[in-house]
Amino acid sequence: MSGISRREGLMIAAGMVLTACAGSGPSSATGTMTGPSPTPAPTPTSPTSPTASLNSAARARGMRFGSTYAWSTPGADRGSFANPPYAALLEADCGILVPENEMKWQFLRPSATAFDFTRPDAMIAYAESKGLAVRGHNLLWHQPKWMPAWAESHDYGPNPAIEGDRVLTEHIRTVCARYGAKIGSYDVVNEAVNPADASLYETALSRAIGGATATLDLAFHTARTAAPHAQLVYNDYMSWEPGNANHRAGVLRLLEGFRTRGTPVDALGVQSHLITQRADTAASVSTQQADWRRFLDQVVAMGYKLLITEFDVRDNNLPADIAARDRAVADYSRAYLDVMFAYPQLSDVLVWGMCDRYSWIEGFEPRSDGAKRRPCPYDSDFKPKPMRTAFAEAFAAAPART
Ligand code: 9MR
Repeated sequence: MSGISRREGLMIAAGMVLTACAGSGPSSATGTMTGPSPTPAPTPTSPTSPTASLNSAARARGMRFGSTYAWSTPGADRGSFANPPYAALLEADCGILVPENEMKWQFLRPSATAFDFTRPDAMIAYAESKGLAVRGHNLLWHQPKWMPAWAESHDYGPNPAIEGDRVLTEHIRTVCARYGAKIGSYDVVNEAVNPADASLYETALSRAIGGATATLDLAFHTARTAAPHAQLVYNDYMSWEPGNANHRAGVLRLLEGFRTRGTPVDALGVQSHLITQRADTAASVSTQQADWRRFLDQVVAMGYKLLITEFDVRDNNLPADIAARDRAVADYSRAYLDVMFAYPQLSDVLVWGMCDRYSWIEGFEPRSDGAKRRPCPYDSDFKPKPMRTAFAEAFAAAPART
């Protein structure tokens, strides 16, 4: 696909919109399809053709493909549904979307007593209008630095356990009641394990409630009652690269505890923010695969489903040359996806952004050589990259799940 103009890329994307809308939408989508009709019959394509939707390639194996997206004013240069070239990518390739930030406490709960649903309402209405499913991210990001300032300094009063319980359960009930069946899967708790020592974080809220374990259990029990239809997910970024042993151990311990206590958790969200390794350790990818399988085997043995919730790749230790970098990132992605897709417990696969232009990684950790990061399936001009082909081929090679 190299060498095509941005306009050509968008025309391909527009063609994919037709394919995606005509026959490959998610069967579990909650919204009604609107928009122009009748839609022409799609031209048959092979799952790895650049014009075949990634979601249709996923659907052919009983899986779904999706992405994060953002809110913005119309036409703003953001990874938003209101930005036409970005929306074209979403509509071409996705069957499921997840708001990147707009459902976090910091964004929708400006104070202990106020909620502001303006942005997620608009985002979910968009997804519904396109027949796309939605995940909710998240109902509790259990770290002091990601809780809103008001929650960390809140006066939990003379009966902190009661007030903490009220603050948390009101939040979860309010969000779940607002969206009902429109959201079929929630990251109920995000990133509760401290990778430094595998312990659970504590926040002002969890200290008020009586500790992290009680707080996480309360979150899941409340979500189960408030959204009985929904898949309830514990979501974290323990990854397959070396250096994650503590984090994985802490997550396994947490998942075991949920089972022991009967906490209603359905799945582990494997964020999948991958980081390419130094060239001299490239041969160790097969070691990483083996270590990673050992971790996943323990997770599924406890009865958990798996999701890839936030896939992207930090292209560290790679040459600035774009073709070489994209190739290495695609190969690394494929090696990872092949391990993940072999698990029949995995069906939803979401990337943390469709194109490099809006990825959080550039701002979080720019490359030391100043070359722009290339973490996503499409580049900053909305053109498909080898990573997109890696996804298509990995779906085509995946065992079908029913
Ligand atoms: O991509 C998100 C970025 O725009 C926000 O500034 C940041 C803090 O809210 O969160 C980023 O998304 C994170 C996600 O919510 C949880 N897993 C790690 C993601 C990347 O940091």
